[in-house]
Amino acid sequence: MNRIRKLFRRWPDALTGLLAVFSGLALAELLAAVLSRPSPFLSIGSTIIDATPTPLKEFAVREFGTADKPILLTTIAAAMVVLALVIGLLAAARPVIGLAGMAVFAIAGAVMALGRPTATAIDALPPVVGGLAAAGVLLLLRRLLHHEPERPSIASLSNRRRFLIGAGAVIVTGGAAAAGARFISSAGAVGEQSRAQVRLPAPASPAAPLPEGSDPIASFHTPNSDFYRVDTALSVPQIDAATWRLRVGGRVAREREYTFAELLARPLIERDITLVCVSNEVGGPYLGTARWLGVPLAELLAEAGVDADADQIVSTSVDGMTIGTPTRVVTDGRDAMLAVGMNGEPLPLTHGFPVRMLVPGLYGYVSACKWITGIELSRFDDFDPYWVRRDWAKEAPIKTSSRIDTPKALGKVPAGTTRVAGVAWAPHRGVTAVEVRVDNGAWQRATLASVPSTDTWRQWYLDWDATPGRHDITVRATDGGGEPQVEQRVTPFPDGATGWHSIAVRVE
Ligand SMILES: Nc1nc2c(c(=O)[nH]1)N[C@H]1C(S)=C(S)[C@@H](COP(=O)(O)O)O[C@H]1N2
Ligand SMILES: [Mo]
Repeated sequence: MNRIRKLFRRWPDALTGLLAVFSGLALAELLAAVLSRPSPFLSIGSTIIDATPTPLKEFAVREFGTADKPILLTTIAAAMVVLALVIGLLAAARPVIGLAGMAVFAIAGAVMALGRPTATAIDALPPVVGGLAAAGVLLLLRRLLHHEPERPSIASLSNRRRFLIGAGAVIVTGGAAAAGARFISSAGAVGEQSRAQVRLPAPASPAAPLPEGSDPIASFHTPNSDFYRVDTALSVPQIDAATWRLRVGGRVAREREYTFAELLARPLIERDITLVCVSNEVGGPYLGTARWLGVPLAELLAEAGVDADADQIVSTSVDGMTIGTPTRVVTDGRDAMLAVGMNGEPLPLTHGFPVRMLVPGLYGYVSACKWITGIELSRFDDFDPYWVRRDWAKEAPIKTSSRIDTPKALGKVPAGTTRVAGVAWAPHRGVTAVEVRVDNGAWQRATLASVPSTDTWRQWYLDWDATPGRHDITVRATDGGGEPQVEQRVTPFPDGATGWHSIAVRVE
């Protein structure tokens, strides 16, 4: 008890460590913003994301969904606070430990910043300058706190007073630096400004109007604001479409480069396509359908002249993502595209502005590169892209799946006729049947909604005469090749989940 009380009485020492780290980090952020380089703090987060073992990443996506990023950043901040407080305490006995601590922060920050796929040498500068500032602040505050005046005089301020004034000054200066960093980096947020100026042309090949009866249970298209988002980017890449370039190279006859205006000037296609994330669990939310506008990818590949042995298309993004797609799939006649529009608007920043790739029928991690800047024709034997290096499958067509959206799992249902409904998907193969089973009864055919093509999800419903009691409802789909949805439950890793979606309800 006594020891804890003693420890608490040493809060000013702990505070020296915290304020040193805070002011050093704020200065590093400010410098990075001035240099238009990535935030050193976010680089720590990105390093952790890239280094996180796949099972843990799976867990985070499953448990936290899109809150996984704020949770990660909060955890990093909390860990830094604890470390800083401990360093402050240790520095009271041995100031050299304090300096060593700040050096470790600076070096770790520089190493992580330099380790980012888009790093340049200058990225080491903000953490190093921040570390020096942190060491300086630590020494200064320690001096104020423990300075023994040579001639004590009644006019001099007590050490405690002087320390508090110094600490206040550090907080104000550091806060101003942090605010400045925020201001500069948001003023540099060219993406939104650039997006506001884009005028999308009309498609040369428009999507047909949705067929009658395609949306009996819910809106067919997912609004952009509701569309799931999955990526490793801690800050959304800010791209000016006016200076953006797409390079096509690697195993091609002619390297090509395209501007955004050049892409928009080409004949564009508009298609309804369902995009699915491989991390989607049975019954999960990570899929959506949009009306996409884009340039047929096969045409660009034909212009470059793809070598016969280039079996993998590696797309790269401004944030260093790499995604590998089979050349064979992109050139088999399906509507693989470089998308510039989503549901009648330029791509939202979070969904890849200004340009992203889309290949109907493939999970996003092997097809849907956002913020794309390069297409490199390669070979599966020669290059493993980002997720493959983390042991996800090299090729991953979307597995046939179906989901019950109503009634809600564990919900209460009034006795009588109840509509059981949801979506089923097997993009590019299409869904040809959906069956529903209540408890261990017979499988009953659900009514299928109409669809514009095989590339989208398909709504379905079945009117069920609900009798009082607890019931399990299960759904399964069949794809266009007559293949039934796989019953066996497997996890999303390494190439997509299987298993029938089943919910329990109480009928009253
Ligand atoms: N640059 C980049 N593109 C990316 C990713 C990413 O992390 N970075 N994630 C991919 C994954 S795993 C999926 S499922 C889709 C998700 O696209 P959305 O966020 O627009 O729904 O984007 C793909 N494209
Ligand atoms: Mo994904």
